[in-house]
Amino acid sequence: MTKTFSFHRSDFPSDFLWGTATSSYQIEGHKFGGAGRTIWDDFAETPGNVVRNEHGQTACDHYHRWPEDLDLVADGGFDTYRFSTSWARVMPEGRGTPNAEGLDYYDRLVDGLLERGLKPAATLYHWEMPSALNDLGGWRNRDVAKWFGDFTHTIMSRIGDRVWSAAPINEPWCVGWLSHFEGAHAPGLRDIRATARAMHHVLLAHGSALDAMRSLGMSNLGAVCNFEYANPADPSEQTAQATHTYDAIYNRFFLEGLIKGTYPDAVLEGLGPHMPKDWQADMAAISAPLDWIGINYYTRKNIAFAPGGWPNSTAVEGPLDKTVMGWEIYPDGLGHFLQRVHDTAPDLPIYITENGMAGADVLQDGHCVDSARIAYLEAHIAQVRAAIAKGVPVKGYFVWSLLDNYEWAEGYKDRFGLVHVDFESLTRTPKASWHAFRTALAKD
Ligand code: IFM
Repeated sequence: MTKTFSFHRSDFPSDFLWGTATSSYQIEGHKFGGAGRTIWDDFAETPGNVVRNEHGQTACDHYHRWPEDLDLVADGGFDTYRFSTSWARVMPEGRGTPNAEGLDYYDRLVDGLLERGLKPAATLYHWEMPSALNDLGGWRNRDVAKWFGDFTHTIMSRIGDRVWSAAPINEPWCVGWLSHFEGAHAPGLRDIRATARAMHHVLLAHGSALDAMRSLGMSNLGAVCNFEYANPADPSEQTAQATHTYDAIYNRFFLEGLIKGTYPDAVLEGLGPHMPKDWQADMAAISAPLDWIGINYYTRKNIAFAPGGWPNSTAVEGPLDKTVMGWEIYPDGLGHFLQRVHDTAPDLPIYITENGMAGADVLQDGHCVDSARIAYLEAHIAQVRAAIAKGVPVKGYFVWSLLDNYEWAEGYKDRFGLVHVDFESLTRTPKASWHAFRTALAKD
């Protein structure tokens, strides 16, 4: 099995950026530094939501070990590092007095990146809504757009002068649909009215954060959406319709809202009656100009018709090789979305802001040979190269993730890192995939 990549940095345009990505709650250790309680603390403490009831209280203790972790990014040959800021670390109650320790922490992190020659790529929200705001309705409450704008202003007043890029929300589909319709992520609701409101308000919050950052004079601002290729599981007309609806909810609602200022009819068919009053008046703020768009891509879903209510779709098992999470490996899907996003937003540079796979990676004699990850990344990076050759303006690629970390409802069992983390000793050990990047990205 291969232990190296067949590509080299020199096969890509000279300004193409290579990065790794992480998020605050998944690595920092939420109990440190005076952070407030979040919906993920609540969700994890509720039995049945998370494998082994695991939570992010210690996680990778990146809060204290960030210098070692940033060394790993720099020594791996990467150019940039995508991190997120925890709202409740900066503002424990979500509003009001900021937590000085939290602001100081992100200040140190950004300086630490710059000292190592790494470009800081910030995401403002990666899922840990302060519990105090969730008590007020969280993403269901229209005021969330203002609260989020204020948080944005507070944190970016501190670090916005030094970050290289910023995006307000990571994966609005997860914030809206997965967390309010499927109940699989915090706050764990299964409620169509809550879903309609959360899906719209998360985009409105994106708009107010963008506005706050522009008012601070910041540039290089984007949006990060996740996409999943929707494949019909059988040739029936009903399944074709179910696949169309699934695709509209997952892949079109947020992208078209952000770029065109419209929502697809196939989504409004179900969510229309539950949307907040006069939502159409918000579409101009939601579709304010962006500087780039980020694609997070992992897998495809095989969709079949499901009887019962809208959206009448369900995911069924497909035939392709799978990761340990049961996610089918389908690199062509990345090529598909690179072209689709380019067709939707022809003027915007594109970054792959997340791509990677989970393995049950084990350390043996101090080594972790994650050949399956190297093969997965190689196949997806080949799609990026092919898209660039076709004229799609892809400007960078971030691997998910730097470290093994808290994989939300799956706890710590599924490992996405280029670097192995022993969750007892917190020792970091670079895997074969990290070494493969180090070789491929070497500047000679
Ligand atoms: O770990 C997550 C991350 O938080 C968001 N994107 C997908 C990753 C893998 O599931």
